[in-house]
Amino acid sequence: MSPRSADHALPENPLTPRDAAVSGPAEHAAADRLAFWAQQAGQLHWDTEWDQVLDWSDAPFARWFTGGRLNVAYNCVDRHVEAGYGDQVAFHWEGEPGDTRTITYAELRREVCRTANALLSLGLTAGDRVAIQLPMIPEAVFAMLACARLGLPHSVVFGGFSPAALQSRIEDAQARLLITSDGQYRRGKAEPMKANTDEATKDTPSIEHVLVVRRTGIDVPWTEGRDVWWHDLVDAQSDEHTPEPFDAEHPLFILYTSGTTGRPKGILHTSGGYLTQAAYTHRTVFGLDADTDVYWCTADIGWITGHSYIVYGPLANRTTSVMYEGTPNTPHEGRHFEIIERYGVTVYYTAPTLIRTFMKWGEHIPAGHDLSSIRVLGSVGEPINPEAWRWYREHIGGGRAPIVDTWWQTETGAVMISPLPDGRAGKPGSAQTPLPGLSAKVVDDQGQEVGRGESGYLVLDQPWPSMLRGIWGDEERYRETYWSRFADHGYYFAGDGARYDEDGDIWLLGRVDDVMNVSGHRISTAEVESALVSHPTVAEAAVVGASDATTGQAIVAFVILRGGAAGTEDVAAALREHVAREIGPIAKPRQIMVVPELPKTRSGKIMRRLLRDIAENREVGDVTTLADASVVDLINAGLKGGT
Ligand code: 6R9
Repeated sequence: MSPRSADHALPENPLTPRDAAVSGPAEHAAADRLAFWAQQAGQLHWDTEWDQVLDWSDAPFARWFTGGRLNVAYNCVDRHVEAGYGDQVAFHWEGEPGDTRTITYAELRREVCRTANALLSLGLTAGDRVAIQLPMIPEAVFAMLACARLGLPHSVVFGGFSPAALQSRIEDAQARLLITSDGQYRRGKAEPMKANTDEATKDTPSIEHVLVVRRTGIDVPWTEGRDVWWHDLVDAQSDEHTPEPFDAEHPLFILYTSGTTGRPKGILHTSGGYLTQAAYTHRTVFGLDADTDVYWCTADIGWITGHSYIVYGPLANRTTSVMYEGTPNTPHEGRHFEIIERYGVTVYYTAPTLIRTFMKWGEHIPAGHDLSSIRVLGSVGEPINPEAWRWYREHIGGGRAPIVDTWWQTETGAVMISPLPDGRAGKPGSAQTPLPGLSAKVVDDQGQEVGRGESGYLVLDQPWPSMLRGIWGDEERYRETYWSRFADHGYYFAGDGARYDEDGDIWLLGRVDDVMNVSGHRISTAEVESALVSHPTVAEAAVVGASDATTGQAIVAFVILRGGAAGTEDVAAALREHVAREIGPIAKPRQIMVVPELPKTRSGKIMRRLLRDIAENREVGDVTTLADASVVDLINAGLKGGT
C-alpha cells in the first residue's frame, strides 16, 4: 500500500484542516457543538463507539464520549503503522552534544511496546501512577506512550525542578514507579539527575522501583533491588504488545501547575476528549499536512505544551516532528536556526521569551541560515508583545509566515483561542477568537459580557473536550479555584484578564491572580514566599512579578530578615540559591530587596500592587488602605540605603 494512497484509520473529515481555515465553520460549530466534536472524535480509532458525546449532568465534572473505549497509544502509534506509514519519520531527534536519532513510526511502535512490557514486568497495572523526570530524550516519549498504552496515568515533572518539588509530586500522586536518567546535558555539561531524584525518593514509600536511562554516562548512586537500568530491562523485552482499550474517561495524566497558594495543583486529564481536542487543535491551528510538514515545538515535555504538542496531538495526527534536547545557545546562538535549516522545518512553535532572547542576540544570527521552509509560526505561554511579534514574522518568518498566537492553559489541555493560519493571522499581540467548536467570553465582575473596546476577565462559557477533569485528590479545590468566581453563570474562570478590541477580537492581558509568568512558566508568589521563609534568616517575605524585557515577568522578592538584620550581597545570593534548591532554578528571584517592613492593608494583606510599583521603579500609587502609610517611605529609604 502506498503511504499516500489510503489511510483507513483516518476517515476523511469534511472539515479538513485547510478547509477549516478558509470556510469558517464557526457558525456550524456553534449551531451544533456536540455534533462538531463527535465528528472530530471520529478521526480517532475507537474500539467501542461512545453513547453520549457529553455528560454535563454532574457539572463542573465533565464526561466526554461516555461509554466509548480507545487506546491512546494505539491511536498515536500503531494505527499509523497498520495504515502503511511505518517508514514515516515520527521524530528527528537531536541531542545537545550533536548526536542524532531518527525514529520512524515502526520503530516508535517497537520502542513503546518494549517499554510497556518492561512496565508490566515491574508489576504495574492500569490505574497505577508513574512519575517521570527525564531530559528531552526519546525515552521520555516512549515512557509517556507506554504509560498511556497500559492505562498508567503519568506525572511528568520538569527536569529543572528540585528534589523537594519532585518529592511532593510523587507523594501527592502516590506514584509506584519513577523513570529518570543518570544525568542531563545543560549548556554543554553533563549535570546529575539521578542524584537529585534519589534525594527526592529518600522518603517516598510509594516508589517501588526507579527505572534509569543512561544518557550522559556519569556516575550514579544506586539502590540495589529498587533501581533498574533502562538498557537492562527495556532492551531485553519483546517488541510486541497488544494494546487494550480503556474507557474514554480513564485518567491519562496528572500534570502539576502553580496555583494561587503555595501547593501545586495536580491537573487531571483523561483520554478520549483530551486526545480529540489535542489532535483537532494541532491540525487546525497549524493547518497541518501530515505528508509534507516537518513540525517543531520547542517546549519541554515537563510542561503541558510538551504533552499536547510534542507527544499526543502531533502523534495522533501522524506528524513528522523535530525534538531537541538542549538549550538554544549551545554550542552557539544559531542552534535553532541550524536545526530548522537541517530538517526543513515548516512549522515552528515557541514562546515569546525565546523570541525576545533571539532579538537580543541579533537578527544577523537567523539571517545566516536558510529559513525559507517555514510556513507557519506559533507562539504560546504569555501574551506576545507586538515588537516581538513583528520581529518573529520578519526575521524567522521571512515577512510572510502567519503567526498563530495560541492561548490556552494546563487546565484547558489544548488550544482554545487562536487565529487560524490564514489571512486573519495578522494582528500582533492578539489571540483573536476561540477556535471552531470552542467558546470564550470577556466578562465584568458580575459575569456580564463587556462591550467592544472594554476589558474584563476571560471565562470559558461552554465545556470543552480536553478540559481538566479535576485536581488530583481535591474536588473542593477544583470547584473553588475555577468555578466559584462566576458560579451563577456556570463559567470557568481562567485567571486571565482580557479585552475585546473594536473588531471583537480578544487580547489577553496577563494573570489577574497571584500567579507570575516567568519565561512562560507559571510560578505562584506564595510558592516562592514559602520557599523564602523556610530559610532560617528570613522572618517574612513578599514576592511580586515585575515586568522584564526578556522573561515577560521577573520575580522580585521583598524580605524582612530575622532580628531586623540589614541585607548584604551575600544574603541575597544565599536566598536566591535557597529558592533554586527548594523549587528549581526557574523560580530564582531576579532581585531580593531586604526591607524593614512590608506594606499591608488593614486586614493584613500584603499590598503587592505597591511592591510591584517599587520593583518597576514606578511612582507608588494609592496608599490610603495601608495600615501604616509610612512603610512605603521606610521601604524606599531602606532600599536607597543600598540593600
Ligand atoms: C499553555 C500554557 C497558562 C497561562 C495562561 C496565560 C498565559 C498562555 C498565552 C498566554 C497570553 C497567550 N498564556 N498562552 N497569555 N497569550 N497566547 O502556557 O499553559 O503553563 O498552564 O500557562 O499562560 O496567563 O493562563 P500554562
